[in-house]
Amino acid sequence: MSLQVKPLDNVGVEVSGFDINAPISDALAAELKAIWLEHGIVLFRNQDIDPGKQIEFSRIFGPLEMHPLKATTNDEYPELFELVNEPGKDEYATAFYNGETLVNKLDWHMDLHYTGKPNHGAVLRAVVCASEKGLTGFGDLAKAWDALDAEKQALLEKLEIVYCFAMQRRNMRFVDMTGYQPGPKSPKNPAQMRFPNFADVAYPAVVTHPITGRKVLEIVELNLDRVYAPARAGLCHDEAMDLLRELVEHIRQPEFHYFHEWREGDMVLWDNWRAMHCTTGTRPGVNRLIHRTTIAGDATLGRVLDEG
Ligand SMILES: O=C(O)CCC(=O)C(=O)O
Ligand SMILES: [Fe+2]
Repeated sequence: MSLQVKPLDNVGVEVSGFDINAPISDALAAELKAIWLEHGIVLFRNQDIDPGKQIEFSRIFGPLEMHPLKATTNDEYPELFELVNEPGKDEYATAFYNGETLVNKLDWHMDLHYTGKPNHGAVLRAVVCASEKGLTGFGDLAKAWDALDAEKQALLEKLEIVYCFAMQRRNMRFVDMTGYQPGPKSPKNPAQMRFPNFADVAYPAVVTHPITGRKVLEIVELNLDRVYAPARAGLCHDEAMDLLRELVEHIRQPEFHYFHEWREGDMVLWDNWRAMHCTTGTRPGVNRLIHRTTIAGDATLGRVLDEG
């Protein structure tokens, strides 16, 4: 059996030509893993998958981990997270964007980035698709790095970038605040959602991928705060802030993005050490259910700053 690998729009690939329910040989598993590491974002369609199968398939890419923040796991399958739009919970994730009320909209991020030890990857499978919107965007930060000129790359090699975990989007410096209003129940602090008080984390502006060795531009919108000690690289604060604004514009360019419009049964696997992702959210009352498995990360990529 030979796999077909077809490019998606701009970044990532769709892989077909195998049956997830047939035994997966070591050779096929190795091929799938190599595709994941080579492309960073992988879509599978038209496979007949249930939670047990998703968990087994996800293990090809590494041991699984439990997400420390997501409360909704499945009793029968503890490795499975249910990302669900649900009355009673949605109010906490509801906000206003240019006059539109949206649930679960999330800016570009990498998962567990605020811990310094992001998970290596994750798999999302659409169980119930939103009737409109509900897209997941993926962005390739290795390609975003490659597209920078040599001078910018040389400067970034000298810098560290600080991320500050915040619940309130309006306390993040680099997300697009145009027309934004928090919802009446937007959490005001981590404790309110029973999250820990995460200390700030500094990442090299360019991270070398622990397995592939590819360089990854470590810039995402969510929680992005500042350049660490910019004077060390000869920058003043104003120059450092301008640089971050420029880099955020850079990663927002559609040439680095693939937005997935879900069909039932679709499964997307990404490399969280390389790809960022975001969600468009849905209108209130829209049903959506995604099953998620998380591939553990054994590499520390960021350093936790003084916890005080
Ligand atoms: O709901 C989605 O589309 C993805 C949510 C997300 O950011 C995640 O699972 O890490
Ligand atoms: Fe995420």
